[in-house]
Amino acid sequence: MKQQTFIGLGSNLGDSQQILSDAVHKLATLGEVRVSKLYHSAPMGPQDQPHYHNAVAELYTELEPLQLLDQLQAFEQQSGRVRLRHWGERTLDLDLLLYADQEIEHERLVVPHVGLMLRDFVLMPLLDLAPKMVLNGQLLATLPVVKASELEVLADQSWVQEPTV
Ligand code: PH2
Ligand code: MG
Ligand code: MG
Repeated sequence: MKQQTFIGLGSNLGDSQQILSDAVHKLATLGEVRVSKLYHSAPMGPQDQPHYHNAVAELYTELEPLQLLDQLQAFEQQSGRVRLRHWGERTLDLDLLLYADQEIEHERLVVPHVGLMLRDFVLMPLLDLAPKMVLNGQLLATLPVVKASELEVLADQSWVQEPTV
């Protein structure tokens, strides 16, 4: 059965919009995809790194959670992923945020993603796709971090470019 999943996309090295576009095309090989707007966000973690491009994709897929994780990690590697330090700059980051309504605590995978409720660069694009989403009894749209967000919108949902490969 197809499951509704949400995947966080981030990049702050290379041509980030193209890298995220290519990632969306790869996700589309796994099932039906919808994308959020494209955002520009100040780095969380080390401050001496470039701003990030961030977005969220909704994916309906038959893959099981760990199979999906394997695919996401393969896509990260195919993008020539460079990851220099913890919370530091990277070519492509694909985080499995939500998998249906499952709660998963596995050595390789925690769902919902630990940072989900805390980070505006995850919440704002997620709310583009699911404005009424409730997690832990909390309407995400009313979280203080959402209200206070000053994320820059770079483009509406039409930001996905033709694939380079
Ligand atoms: N990802 C990180 C570390 N810091 N900062 C922003 N703004 N956006 C990210 O996606 C991000 C980050 C490591 O995954
Ligand atoms: Mg991340
Ligand atoms: Mg990650």
